[in-house]
Amino acid sequence: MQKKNQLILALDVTNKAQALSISKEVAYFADAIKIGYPLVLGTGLGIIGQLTEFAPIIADFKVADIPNTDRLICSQAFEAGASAVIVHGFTGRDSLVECVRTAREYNREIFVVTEMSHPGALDFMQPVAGGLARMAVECRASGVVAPATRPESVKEIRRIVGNLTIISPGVGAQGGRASDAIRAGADYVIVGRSIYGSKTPGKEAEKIVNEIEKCR
Ligand code: 3DU
Repeated sequence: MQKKNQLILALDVTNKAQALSISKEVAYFADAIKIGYPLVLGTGLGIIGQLTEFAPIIADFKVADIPNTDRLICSQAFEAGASAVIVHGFTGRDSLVECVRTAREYNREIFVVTEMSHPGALDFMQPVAGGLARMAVECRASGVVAPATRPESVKEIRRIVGNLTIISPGVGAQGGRASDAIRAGADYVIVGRSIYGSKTPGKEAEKIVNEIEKCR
């Protein structure tokens, strides 16, 4: 993934034709497209290969299992063409090590979830986010996922992860602002509904890119 516009499109639609047309419209503005269960369960894993025509694909499978199962899941995503896989860290070091090892085999990347962006993240995740971020560094993940809804948390996670990549969801529909997340230290913001739910997804993406440009 090449850092250009610092925008990642979260493509949580479930229909193939819609996924392709939105990708075509937004590709110029997005450095990557993040897909997850909604799109893959709706259309099949082959959608990853089809979308690589537009941008590098991040598979947000929030992998959270024993090391062997994690390895099988990550391999499937990489075989399908994903450039990166998002995994959970709370399952522990051995699971994360196996994900990173698998990514290395394919010369691809792993991003580790730290604190999530929704209100429920305060119940369990926020207190352990620092530990998850430290483990991501120690296990040599490529980067972490940190909440645009809480720029102060992004700042703290940046302090812990040094020069690892931070990708940050929660902009728009969840209330966060792209400029706040970038100023707090995020490398990329992840935006879903405010782009794919718009009648003019390309224009929405352009607006966010312009906002980010202003705070560089
Ligand atoms: O709220 P949006 O529609 O902009 O989508 C955000 C995307 O990022 C969506 O795919 C969601 O599953 C993902 N995500 C979070 O929202 C929060 C996290 O902590 C991690 C991933």
